[in-house]
Amino acid sequence: MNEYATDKLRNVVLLGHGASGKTTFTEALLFAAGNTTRQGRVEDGTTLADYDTEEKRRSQSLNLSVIPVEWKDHKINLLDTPGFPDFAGEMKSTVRVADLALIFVDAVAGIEVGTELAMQTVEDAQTPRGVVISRMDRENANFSQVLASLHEAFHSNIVPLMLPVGSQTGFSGVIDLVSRKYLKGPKGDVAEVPPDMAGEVEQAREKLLEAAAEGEDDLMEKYFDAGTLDDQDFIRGLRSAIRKRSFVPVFYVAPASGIGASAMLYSLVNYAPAPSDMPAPQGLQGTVLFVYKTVADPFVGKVSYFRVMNGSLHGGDTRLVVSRTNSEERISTVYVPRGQEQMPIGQLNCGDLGIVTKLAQAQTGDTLCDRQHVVALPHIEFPNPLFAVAVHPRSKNDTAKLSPSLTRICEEDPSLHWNTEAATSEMILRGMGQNHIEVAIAKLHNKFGVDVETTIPKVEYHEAITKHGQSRYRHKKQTGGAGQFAEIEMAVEPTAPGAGYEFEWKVFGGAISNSYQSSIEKGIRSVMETGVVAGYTVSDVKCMVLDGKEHPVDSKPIAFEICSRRVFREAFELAGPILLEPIYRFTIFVPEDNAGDVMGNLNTKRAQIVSMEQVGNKAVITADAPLAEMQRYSNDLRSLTQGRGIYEQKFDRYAQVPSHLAQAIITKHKAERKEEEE
Ligand SMILES: Nc1nc2c(ncn2[C@@H]2O[C@H](COP(=O)(O)OP(=O)(O)OP(=O)(O)O)[C@@H](O)[C@H]2O)c(=O)[nH]1
Ligand SMILES: [Mg+2]
Repeated sequence: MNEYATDKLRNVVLLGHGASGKTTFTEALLFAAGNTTRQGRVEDGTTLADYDTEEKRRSQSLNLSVIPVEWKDHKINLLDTPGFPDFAGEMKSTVRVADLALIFVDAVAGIEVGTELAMQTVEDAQTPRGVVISRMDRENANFSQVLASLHEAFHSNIVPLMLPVGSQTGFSGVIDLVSRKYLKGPKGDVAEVPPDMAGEVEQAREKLLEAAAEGEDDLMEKYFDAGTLDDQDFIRGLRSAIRKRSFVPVFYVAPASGIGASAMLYSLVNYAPAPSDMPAPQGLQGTVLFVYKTVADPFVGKVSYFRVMNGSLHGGDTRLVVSRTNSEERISTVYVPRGQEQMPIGQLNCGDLGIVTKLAQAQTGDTLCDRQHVVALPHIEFPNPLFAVAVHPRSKNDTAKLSPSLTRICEEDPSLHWNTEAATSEMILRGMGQNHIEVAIAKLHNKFGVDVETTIPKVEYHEAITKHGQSRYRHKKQTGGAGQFAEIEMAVEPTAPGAGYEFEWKVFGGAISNSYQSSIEKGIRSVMETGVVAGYTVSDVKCMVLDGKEHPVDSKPIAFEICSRRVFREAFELAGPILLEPIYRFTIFVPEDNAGDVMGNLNTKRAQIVSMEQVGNKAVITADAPLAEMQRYSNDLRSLTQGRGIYEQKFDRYAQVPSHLAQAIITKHKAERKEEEE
């Protein structure tokens, strides 16, 4: 792999709905550029980009792949992202290092959920963008219909840079509107423009000239004076206009057959912004790297993917500082990635993409820079994962490796989180959806040899009481040697919600010595932890020790602790015990048309609608609902809105479980306890 100057680089991220042909497109460009001798196929598992075991098995991308394409002294770094919405994290981070986003739209399906998600991401990041109408050779492909829907979806000017020749199985090439060249067939041989298309070409070219003239002020004047632009100005104008996002260029390809691929090489080199065209972030000096991806490789260790944001990076013994931790990293060998391959390189120039291995501190989103010029670029905002499972190791061996392996897969994918839930002692893994979790579990197996089972996480119920309860108990043991004696009268009462635990010593006349107070409290606390009626933590209870008895010889701390446990249980059972459950506040964003269905579904989940507002063409529904009913809500919302709905959740409060449901939970707990005892 050669070294490239900044103006010879193009960083292009491929985004769009699943199966729109992005990965196949990388193969088509590699082949068209002569970088490979055979075009790989996703179905055969022979693409450079989908190299992962699980990607091959599912014939879909799951991770970002960097595919550099070398063509005519230029290097086009294609960044191939997965289209499935669960993997949107990859898309968000990759957009940060691209200077052009190509949004792939299937010529048959048109705009889909993944297309909308990609558009939103590109809008948020304000990345220059274009649309690729893909899989043009399919039966029922209808590019003019797709074009019309694009006009509606983007609130911007949509202007094709090329014209397709033929359609569906007759799709045979594209006409480059700037050069008026017809690039025919998979090889892109230059051919005569079909005579019947000449008028259409001039018309489309005129529209494109206008778009180019808007790129720069002096071009606008030239265009008005002369009524046209020469090719050099035309290209310069298009490039500026794309960079400024003043219009959305449209391209046509059939990645599988390679038709349109060579025209794309021309277009990307000529019109895509180079890193040197883009405004540099303020205040960068010396070498600055931005880490946009981390891979945990079981053999090589940590692999960090970065873009050179300023200066250049040499191999050898470069020292850079991670600005977040202020710690130094040593960089010995610099590599260029191509799918799974890592190719060593002497120097990477500003704007280029590379990888280094075995960094100690650097994580995704970190900035590395010279010690003299410490700077931190904005961190990447990842989507918040809400789909949770409890993971259970299958064997002893799995138990030992589980927590470090989970840490590594979460480091690799910041839209995955894991933690051990203190209250339930379960290890919880959170992701964007069912598929995301399944892929993560497969990764644990494939990469780290760890096997787990998953279950729906336990809900952390609490036990509480509703009224005054009182009991008296005598603990007495006389077996052989020293006996045990303690007697306590205790009352319990509910406290205000959230108050937790209160204790009051109301013993008069020294019926029990003050010194036993701590043992009695210890007894209460141990029962509060393990629960009385259903095995859940007790909360919001006030305990009062009213009276009791002690024996000069047999009374001792342990006797009072045991007695306290028993009397607390009895008083609690007499105080109208109930279960409390966590209620979360959900904020749900859905297309207006789905609002009715979404609210109807919430009603089946014991939810209370707090409010419903209209924001743009979205409905924002706020509702309070028990977590127990909402653990698989991402599945529900996805099917109710065809994947267009998103939501956030936040713990709000504990509230009483309706008694018939509470009874079922208590019965289940008793049965489980009985099973354990047997
Ligand atoms: N008919 C037709 N099929 C194509 C074309 N290009 C790709 N395909 C097929 O479409 C399917 C999806 O292609 P991919 O390249 O994996 O699509 P992708 O956009 O990378 O999909 P994700 O990785 O899931 O986001 C594969 O079966 C391809 O063989 C094309 O030009 N025409
Ligand atoms: Mg793909």
